[in-house]
Amino acid sequence: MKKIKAISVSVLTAFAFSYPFLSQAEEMQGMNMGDMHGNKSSHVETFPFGHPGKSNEVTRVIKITALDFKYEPSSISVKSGETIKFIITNKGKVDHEFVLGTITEQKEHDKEMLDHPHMKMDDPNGVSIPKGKSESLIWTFTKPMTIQYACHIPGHYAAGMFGNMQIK
Ligand SMILES: [Cu+2]
Repeated sequence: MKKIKAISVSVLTAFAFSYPFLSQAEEMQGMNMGDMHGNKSSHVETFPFGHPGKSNEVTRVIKITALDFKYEPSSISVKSGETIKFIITNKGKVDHEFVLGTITEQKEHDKEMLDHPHMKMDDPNGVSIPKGKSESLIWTFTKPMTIQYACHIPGHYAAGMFGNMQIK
């Protein structure tokens, strides 16, 4: 009897010790998830130059080829008010991205990616294009200015993988 009691106490103790760690780990995981979701839902999907567009509002399709390490064409001109469907085909030997942003944003984004090379891109203003695949991005442009489309896989932007986009 005495022995059984001793065992059950030690089991309880072990449980009591392990439980807080478990719950803390879970809490931390939950926090990260919450952060990520919070970021996404509170993500202002409006950018200085526009916002994601709807497929039924597309006014023009622009086809772009992603190569190692450049885009063709290397510059594009669009008009404020247009909703463009970009279809990007990756004909390179490695994966690429197509991210829209002001020149300042692109430089900041690139620095972030260099600091966190495994960060997955889930921004509304860009798409990842695995090698050999095509992806599309629909965007409504709202303000005349010059922006860039760029790839932020570490090293690609520095290698010159960006193009200038003039919004007229
Ligand atoms: Cu790239």
